[in-house]
Amino acid sequence: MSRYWNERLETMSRDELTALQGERLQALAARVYQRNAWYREAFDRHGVKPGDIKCAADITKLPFTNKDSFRLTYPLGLACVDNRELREFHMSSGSTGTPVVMAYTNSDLEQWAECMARCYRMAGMYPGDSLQITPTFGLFNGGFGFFHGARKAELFICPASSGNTPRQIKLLNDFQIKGIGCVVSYMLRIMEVAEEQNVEFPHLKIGIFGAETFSDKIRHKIESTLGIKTYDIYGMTETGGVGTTGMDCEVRNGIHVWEDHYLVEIIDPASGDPLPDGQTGEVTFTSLTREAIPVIRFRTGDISRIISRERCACGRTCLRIDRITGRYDDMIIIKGVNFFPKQVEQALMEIPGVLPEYQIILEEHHGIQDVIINVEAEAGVTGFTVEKYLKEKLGFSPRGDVFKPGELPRSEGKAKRVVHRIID
Ligand code: DLL
Repeated sequence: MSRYWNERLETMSRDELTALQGERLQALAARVYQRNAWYREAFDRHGVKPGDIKCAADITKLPFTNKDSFRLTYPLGLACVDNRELREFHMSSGSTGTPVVMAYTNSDLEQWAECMARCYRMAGMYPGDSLQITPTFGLFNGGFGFFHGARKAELFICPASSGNTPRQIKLLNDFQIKGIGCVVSYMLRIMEVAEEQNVEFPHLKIGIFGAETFSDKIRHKIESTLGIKTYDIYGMTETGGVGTTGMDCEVRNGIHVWEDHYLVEIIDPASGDPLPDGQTGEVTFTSLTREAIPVIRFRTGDISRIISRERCACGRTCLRIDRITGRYDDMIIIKGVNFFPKQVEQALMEIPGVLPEYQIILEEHHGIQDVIINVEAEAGVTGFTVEKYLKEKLGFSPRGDVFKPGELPRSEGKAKRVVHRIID
């Protein structure tokens, strides 16, 4: 059976792809302008008319959207269809107040399933293969996204949802599950409980992980411990959920973005100017085919770069972006040094005996900021070792507090790696 889900669209030439994006962008600009007052006003303020958009490169003429565009129009103010055409919605709460809502028409659910089905096939999941879905089924897009795609890909679905880790472990073995979809931190939790129970997963071959950044070291640890191959799946509420914006293939040279559905730009986060391929900046998506709530130049806050627009060794032609290194709003600046949680993770995992659970505590005491790294480690690793290593690697001196395995809080969804604490 083919290793592509949709060979024609996954392998079309760059010229064809660009032409298709141009047509779709033109139609999209006309549609949002005609059907949505918020978009119309945004276009007018920006001095652009749908007729100005003639090809894919004209994307830069359009205004940006961001999380605030969703929040200001909560709940359905960005919708471009009649509410009676809506069939489902998902929502992410984020850290600040009003949630972001993404609603779907039948055609949007179909589009989501198509993107996810491509990801499954790219990971080596074929009809009849069993899949355990561990992200929550609910407002979070994770559970249902894995589900809709798995239905289309004709997988045998175990809709476990999150939590009840001992049961997850039992299901994995009772049903001889081949693939698992997971928020990365929760996979670590499952592995930990399995180790306590002395259980292995002889049937598991494929892990599809995402929703948060994970370092190569953690990836390697999961793969070598379980003897599986992992895939980094990317997506977000605003683009339509997990898998819509792509996944990495077995070649591991970046995330393939489904470019027939999404036009990706990397921009300078300060000026908003598009950056040349190869340069790191903010990932921005335009959803070309979504009906209910399409996004135009949505500023994700995620950090990456375009690796290549050439055909990949896997045969796919859609461009590749680097795995996400962090979010601009996660950047920590302490005493003039900038760093991201993923860099801390990468450094910690290089210290022998250090385990994957950690937290970065940002403590403020009378206006003075301190960083404390809480990390679990095997006996013998001291706070001093952690401090010394992080100083060498990251150029600042956090306090290192070492905990015994199991002492730090665990998560069944996205892990809270950074904690802010104010001490009077
Ligand atoms: O996290 C969708 C998802 C669910 C992806 C399950 C993969 C697996 P949101 O809750 O809206 O949606 O959060 C989206 O999470 O902007 C990134 O900052 C981060 N994120 C998602 N996937 C990855 C990834 C889901 N593979 C936000 N690597 C995004 C790094 C990721 N960060």
